[in-house]
Amino acid sequence: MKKRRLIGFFFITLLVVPLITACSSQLKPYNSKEKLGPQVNYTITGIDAGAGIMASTQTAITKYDLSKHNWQLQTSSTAAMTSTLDKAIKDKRPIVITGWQPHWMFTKFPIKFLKDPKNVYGKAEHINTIVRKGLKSDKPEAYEILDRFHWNPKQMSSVMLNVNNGKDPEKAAKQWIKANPKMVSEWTKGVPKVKGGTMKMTYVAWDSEIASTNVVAEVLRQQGYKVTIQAMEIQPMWASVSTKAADAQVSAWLPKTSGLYYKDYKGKFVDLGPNLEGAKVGLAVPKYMKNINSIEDLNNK
Ligand code: PBE
Repeated sequence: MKKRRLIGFFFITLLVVPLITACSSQLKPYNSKEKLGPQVNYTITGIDAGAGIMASTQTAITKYDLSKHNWQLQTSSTAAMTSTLDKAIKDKRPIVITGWQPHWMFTKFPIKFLKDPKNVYGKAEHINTIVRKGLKSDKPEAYEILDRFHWNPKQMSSVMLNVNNGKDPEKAAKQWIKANPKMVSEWTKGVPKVKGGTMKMTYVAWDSEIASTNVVAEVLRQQGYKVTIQAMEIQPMWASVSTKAADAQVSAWLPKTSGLYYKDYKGKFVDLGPNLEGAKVGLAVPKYMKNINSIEDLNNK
């Protein structure tokens, strides 16, 4: 009996010890003298599978020959990615993430974009407002406001940050509108109030789109509309406006990030142009990874 136990212990130790060392090897601070790949298990920490940034990152993996060097993209969610990033930064550990702006990750954490010499992600992006066909004649007031709606990354970030700090998105939107009457009047000045009209907006529950959709919905409510907003996956969102099941969405990251959907549904929606300029998408790492500055460094350093 005793002997058996001892043997059992022996095997358990055999199993557990390498497990502990395997885990702890990934818990070490970043070491610029060692190759990066093994330090992060050749993993890029990503977000939800449907996001355009995930498709672009797959393209980057091909174009930069990253898969040949074992690199892979891990699917998770924005919340899981930013929490993993938070923990890594606290311990100064290496990490490579899918990053974009506007987003509070760039205000909250010391991170930097990696250079993209092959231009996979594009230099800059804009976010467009997309409405259904026929909206202009059916609901000219809503159309006019949606057409005028525009703001800048700083303004979007301030709403996002409040929501990230725990504020209810609708309340955060109302608060922003109250604090920015000048901006809001640029969108609504001279537009007649309506009585009893309804509006349906769809969006993907990314922080940026939670912010913009809630602000626009609230402005339309103050105009007199009964507005519903519904969160869904990216493909059904594009389908909803294209089939007229929804009236509008303000979530089209272009030209690259949502480019595939834009092409797929082209001709079935009305593009009202950018509501925000100066957005950016790419791969990012903590600033303390000083020698990693380009996507090409993932293979070479
Ligand atoms: N994002 C934020 C989205 C759009 C909004 C960059 C994560 C994406 O499709 O990748």
